[in-house]
Amino acid sequence: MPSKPKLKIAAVAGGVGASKLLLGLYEVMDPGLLTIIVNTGDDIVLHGLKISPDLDIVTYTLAGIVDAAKGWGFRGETFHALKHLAAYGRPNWFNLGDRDLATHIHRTASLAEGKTLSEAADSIRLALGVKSRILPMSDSPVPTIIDSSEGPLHFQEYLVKRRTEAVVKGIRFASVESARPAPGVLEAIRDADRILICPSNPLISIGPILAVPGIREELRANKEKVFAVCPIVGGKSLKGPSDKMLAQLGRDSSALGVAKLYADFTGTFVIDPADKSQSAAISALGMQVAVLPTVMKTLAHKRKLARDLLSLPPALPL
Ligand code: FO1
Repeated sequence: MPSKPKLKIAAVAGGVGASKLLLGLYEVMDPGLLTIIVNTGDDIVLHGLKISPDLDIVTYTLAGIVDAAKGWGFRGETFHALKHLAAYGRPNWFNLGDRDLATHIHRTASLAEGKTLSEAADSIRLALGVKSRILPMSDSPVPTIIDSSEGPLHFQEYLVKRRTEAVVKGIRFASVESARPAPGVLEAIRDADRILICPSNPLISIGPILAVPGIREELRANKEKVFAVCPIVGGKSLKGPSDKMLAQLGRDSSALGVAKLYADFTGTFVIDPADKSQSAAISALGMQVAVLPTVMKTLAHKRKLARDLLSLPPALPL
């Protein structure tokens, strides 16, 4: 077995796409040296419960209890409570499983008891045995609103209820101006040997994190240490609707299109061999380009990409 690198890593993450790389990292490095900064723009209140899908997806994945086929929720989950909620006339378009509901009840109760979202997230990951720190981007709510052909939709309504059928006209992060990075977020970026931007949707997973005042600026100040893994390969999203959303917003749904969104704070942009022909155009944006296989179908692929990323040299001063 190769020895585990002793690098301190800060990872900036959405949900399902990011978790593939995070699982690889968790296995090939000392997980105690990994801090994950997670999007909470997807958070929603349903049935009076505070639901934080991306925090839970990352936590359940690293705890080894996620439903790997779906990428969210518990493996072997049941949905008895949801059926009964529907019988009372409550909406059941968002599939909250019985075990998952315990997480949402605990988080909601913790907030009602005066704890912060960060404290609730920490207690959940500790209870589930996750050794890496998992930080929400902010302790205050910053819901992602999709301005669409059907009017404004909460991101989960757009994604799950409307199955991405509404045409995207704009994206907003409500109340983001007054949000602050959660405790430890800026320090984790500053103190890391490397900062990894996970292969998540640049608009609605990484975008909300970058929009929290202070986070993008901190990344810019540490640009040489920032490695961004492109979530678009061969013009298609690795996961979710990134390609469709980029196209509907009149942006280029390609590796180069994502590189343009990240150029101000990224030292090394990581693309798949399928997009090698875009290397020169991406370099011209002022980033180094690394070409690595980024499609992670198996655990071996996840571990390999994680190891490859940890062994890349940091960018030269840019
Ligand atoms: N995604 C779906 O496509 N359908 C669902 O019913 C659904 C329920 C759900 C419940 C808890 C949870 O933590 C995640 C859930 N997700 C569901 C995933 C989630 O909507 C998104 O994948 C993320 O918000 C995007 O990262």
